[in-house]
Amino acid sequence: MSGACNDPKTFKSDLKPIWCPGCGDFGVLQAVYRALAAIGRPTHEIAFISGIGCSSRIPGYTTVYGFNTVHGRALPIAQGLKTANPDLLVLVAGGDGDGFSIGGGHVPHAIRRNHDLTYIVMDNQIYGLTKGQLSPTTPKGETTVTSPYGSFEEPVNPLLYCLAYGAGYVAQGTPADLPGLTALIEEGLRYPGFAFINIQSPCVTYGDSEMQMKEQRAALRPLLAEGHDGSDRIKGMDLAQQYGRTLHTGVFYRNPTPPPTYDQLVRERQADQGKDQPDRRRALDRFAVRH
Ligand SMILES: Cc1ncc(C[n+]2csc(CCOP(=O)(O)OP(=O)(O)O)c2C)c(N)n1
Ligand code: SF4
Ligand SMILES: [Mg+2]
Repeated sequence: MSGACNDPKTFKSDLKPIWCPGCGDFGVLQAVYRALAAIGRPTHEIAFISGIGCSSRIPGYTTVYGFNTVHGRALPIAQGLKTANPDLLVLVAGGDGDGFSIGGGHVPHAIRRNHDLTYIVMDNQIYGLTKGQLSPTTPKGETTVTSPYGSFEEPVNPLLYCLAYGAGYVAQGTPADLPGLTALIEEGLRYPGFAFINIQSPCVTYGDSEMQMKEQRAALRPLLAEGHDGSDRIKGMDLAQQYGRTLHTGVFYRNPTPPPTYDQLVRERQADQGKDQPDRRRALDRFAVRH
């Protein structure tokens, strides 16, 4: 590794992104570089885990440890990694399909365990990589290659989903507001516990024309400007109900008194048990073959 840890360029790999020109994920990548630089930890202390999808290519474009895993399985792998090495800063990424259809069953468990992970979902309301099928966040009535007559299905609300399961930090951003998105990712990384950031990242090839960068810029409704400070979970849930109708950005909820994380509890239990345990080498002696 070379370069200062507070320089965004330090986190940029030599791999050139193969996203379509104009894809929102380029902006998300810039926000990740800047947020990691603001945190200032060296690359070997950071791991970036993703699932499968256009968005899930993101770790490869950074210089931190990366694993582009299996569709819908970023969170289980990230939890295993964090448990094995709690000192790592672990960032998790994926798409709306990755996180809320095939991987949707993992989200509540990662939240209730309260691993100290930051999960960013590039929500473009479509399956981008596989060429434009309906995703769990596609709005009702939307025409896609798998809903030629308009979708009949109610979309999943990722914000309410994570708030309902008790995530301690829930926010929404967009690359249409890069400084705002950078601040949210940085804050998520600093939050001691499970942090979720839904990112309205436009798919320029298959996405809805109303959710492109220019349209988003015109529709932005920052939560702070609405007087929402993020400490009230119920008010956050109330605002989150407008997902898909109003483009709120900012923090819906930040637990003012974060409970202990899974990793902290594991360390406490290990320290507690270690007190009365025989020396590990002597414990292994019990299994040694004696002649
Ligand atoms: C087990 C499995 N099922 C299906 C696929 C095919 N597949 C790859 S990516 C993807 C959806 C991608 O959509 P999303 O997660 O929203 O990411 P995006 O490409 O939009 O960023 C699908 C269905 C796969 N790779 N593995
Ligand atoms: S298909 Fe959509 S999500 Fe995938 S790279 Fe192209 S613009 Fe981005
Ligand atoms: Mg998608």
